[in-house]
Amino acid sequence: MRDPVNFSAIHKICKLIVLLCFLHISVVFVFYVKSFDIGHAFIHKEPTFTRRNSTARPFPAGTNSVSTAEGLATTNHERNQGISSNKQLPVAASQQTIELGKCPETSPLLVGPLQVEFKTPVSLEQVMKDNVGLRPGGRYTPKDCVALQKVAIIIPFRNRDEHLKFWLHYLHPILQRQQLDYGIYVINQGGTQTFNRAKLLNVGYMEALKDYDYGCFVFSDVDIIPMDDRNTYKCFDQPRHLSVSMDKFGFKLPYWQYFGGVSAMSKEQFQKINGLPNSYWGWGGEDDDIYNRLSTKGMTISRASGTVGKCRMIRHNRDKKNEPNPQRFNRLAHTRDTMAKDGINSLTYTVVGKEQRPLYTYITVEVGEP
Ligand SMILES: [Mn+2]
Repeated sequence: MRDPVNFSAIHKICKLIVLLCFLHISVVFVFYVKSFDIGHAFIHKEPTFTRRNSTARPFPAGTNSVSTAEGLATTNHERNQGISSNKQLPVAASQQTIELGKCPETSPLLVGPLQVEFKTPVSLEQVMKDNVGLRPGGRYTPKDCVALQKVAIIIPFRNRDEHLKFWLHYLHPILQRQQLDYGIYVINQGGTQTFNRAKLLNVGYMEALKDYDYGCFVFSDVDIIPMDDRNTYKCFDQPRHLSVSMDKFGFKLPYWQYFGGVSAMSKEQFQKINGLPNSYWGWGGEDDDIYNRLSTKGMTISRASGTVGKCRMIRHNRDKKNEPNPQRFNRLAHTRDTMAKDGINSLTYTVVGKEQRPLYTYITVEVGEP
């Protein structure tokens, strides 16, 4: 006899539970949709900060190996910005005359992998036409923002005009896309004595500092071209090795401690190791000596990934007066003892000529003989 009463009570409770469940699902759904909208708004606003070059940096500071996706996202986004961006333009223009913002940590101009070949000849006239924004001496400063680093690129040189043309043709546009405040220094060893790469690099460091307050020095062989502009020619917390995976070595590092080809050091890092050795005449060993100096001072090598760090070397025969140095193994065993007195503090040289050519500063120097 009690059964019908009980059933209707259970029925009511069930109805209530179903109602509560529905309410819960509705609330959860509303919040889900809301959070989705906020997420999108965030993604859309982010590149606008980059574009305006405000001092706020939307991207975390770090290596450039992750940069292309971000860079491309920015440029794609700029195209989609349309009306709102146009509205802001006069404001940005008036701000620029007063004070430029800092360039973003990752340049939005980067394009990623590049085609590099040495079959088509290059003329300096064409390179000049392609790079009208340069100042004499191969100097460049970004127009839209204040570069994060002032970089001197030092190239040790002798009788490699053909290679230099390719280098200038490929590197100038890359360095501009990397938004660097840079200058190119070609250090030509005068005379016919044995070549001394590291000493020429020391000379480049000294001479570049006479021109400008550079804080970063890239030491590059004349015949190495990067194949990806995300491999930024700038300085990092640790000395940077830039020619990470060269075609010559099957796009691999020849050994982990390898610091030859193209490398970068800040002024502080360079001073900490007393610059580079002056005593390596002929081919080989000086790059390993530099590595020994760095590791003696507790530093490690920083590098981009194997993909971003790909580069090509122009094939060539061994130069005269740059034969393998037979002393190199013996010297390398004593870097720790010699580095304090062989370096920037013991450097002597004579500048024979210094010319500000349109695409680079050309310094001819006497560095003596072994
Ligand atoms: Mn070479």
